[in-house]
Amino acid sequence: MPKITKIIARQILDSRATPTIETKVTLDNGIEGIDSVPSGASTGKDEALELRDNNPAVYMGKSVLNAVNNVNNIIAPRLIGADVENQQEIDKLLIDLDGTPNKGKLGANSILSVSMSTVRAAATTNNLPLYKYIRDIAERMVIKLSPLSVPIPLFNVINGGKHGAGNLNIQEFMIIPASNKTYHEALQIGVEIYHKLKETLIFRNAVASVGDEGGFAPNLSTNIDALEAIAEAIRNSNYRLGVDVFLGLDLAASVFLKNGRYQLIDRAQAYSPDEFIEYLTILQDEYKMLLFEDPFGEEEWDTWVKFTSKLGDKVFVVGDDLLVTNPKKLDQAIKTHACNSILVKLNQIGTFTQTLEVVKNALAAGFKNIVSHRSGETTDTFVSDLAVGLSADYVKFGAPARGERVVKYNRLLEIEEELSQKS
Ligand code: 2PG
Ligand code: MG
Repeated sequence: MPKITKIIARQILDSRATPTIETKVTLDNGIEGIDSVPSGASTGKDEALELRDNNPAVYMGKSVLNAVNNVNNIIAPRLIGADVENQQEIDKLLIDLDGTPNKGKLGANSILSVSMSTVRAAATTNNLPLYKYIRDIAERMVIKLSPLSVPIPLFNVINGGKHGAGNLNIQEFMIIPASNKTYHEALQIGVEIYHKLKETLIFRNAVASVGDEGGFAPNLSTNIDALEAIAEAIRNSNYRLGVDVFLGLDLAASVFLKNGRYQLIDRAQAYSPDEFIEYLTILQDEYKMLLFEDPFGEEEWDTWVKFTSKLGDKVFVVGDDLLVTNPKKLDQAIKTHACNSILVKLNQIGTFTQTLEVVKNALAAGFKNIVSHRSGETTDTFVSDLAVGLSADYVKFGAPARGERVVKYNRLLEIEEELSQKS
C-alpha cells in the first residue's frame, strides 16, 4: 500500500502565457506523479472556481500563488501518509477540506492538480499505463464502458469567439472524421484537411495565423465564410464531406446571446430562439453537421429541449457551458432531454472521482461523452489517458497543431500502438 510522503505545487505557465498550477506527488517508494491543470476562456458560469490572486501588479492578476500555497500548506499536510490507491477517499478529503459547493475556498485548480497527480502516481506504482489504471477505477465504480479503443478526435480547425481574432462569433469550427476510421487514420484526415485549409485561406487572402487552440484565426467577414473555406478545403483533399468527414460547431452561444436573441455577424438582424433553431437546421443539412456544442445560451433550457427533440436523432447536441461537468446540471438535462451528449472537463468540477461519477450517470442515460481539453493548456497528457480509459466517444483537443495540443494527439498514437500490440 504505497503512501504519499510529499506534495509540492508550483506556479508554471499555460499556452496563453497565463500562470497555472503543477503539482508533484511523491510516494514512499520514490515514485512521483506530476500533473498540471488547464484553464478555460469561455467558461460556463457554474464551473468550479479557478483561484487566482487578483493582484493587478502580478501577472495582471492572474498569478496562482494562493492556490500553490493551498496545496503546499493546507492540502499536503492532510494527505501525507494517505494510501495513494484510494482515490475516492483522497478526493473526498479534498472536497471536505474545501467545504464549499464550487471549491471556492481552496480553488478547483489546486484541488484538481493534486487529484490528477495522485492518480498518476498510483498508476505508475502499479506498473500500469495511466489509461489502464483509470479504467480499473472506472470498472470498480461500475461505469458502463464500451470496449477499450482510441476515440476519434474533433479537430477545431478555425478558432473564433473568445479563442480567435474577434471577428467570428462561432467559437469552434470542427472537422469530424467518420467513426469507421481508426485513430491514426482519423488523425491523418484531420492533418491533411488542416493543411488544405491553410492553402484555401491563403488563396482567399485571409490571414492564416492561428488562435488559442491551434486552429486558424482568419480575417473572414462571416461565419458562413469560415464554413465555406472548410468545405472547399475538404473538396481539395482526398476526402468527401458527408462520407469520410463531417463538420461540427461549438457555438459557445452564451457569448453572442443579447437580450434573448442570437446576434451573428452574418446578418444585421439578430435571430430569435426559434429562428436560430431554424438557421442551425439549415446549416446541419447544408454542411453535413454532426455536432452542435452549446448552440444556445446556458440558461435557455427550453430552446435546448426544442432543438434536441427536432435534431437529436441526427446530431450530437453537446452540453458544455450548459452542463459544466456537474451532476445536478446533467440530471436536469437527462430529465428534460435538453441534450444528448456531454463535454467532459476535469476542471469544471475539480476532482477526478467526481468527473467519473458524472460520466457514469451520463453513460447510464445513453449520452455520448466527449473528453475535452481547455483553450489554455499545458503539455500535460492526462486527458488523453482519461479519454481512452473511459472509452470516450470523441476527444476534443483543438487543432492538430501547437505543442500543447499535439502532445495529446501523440499520446493517443502511443496508446493506439500499445493496444494493437496487445490484441
Ligand atoms: C470549450 C473550450 C475548449 P474553453 O468551450 O469547449 O475548447 O473552451 O476552455 O475556453 O472553455
Ligand atoms: Mg465548449
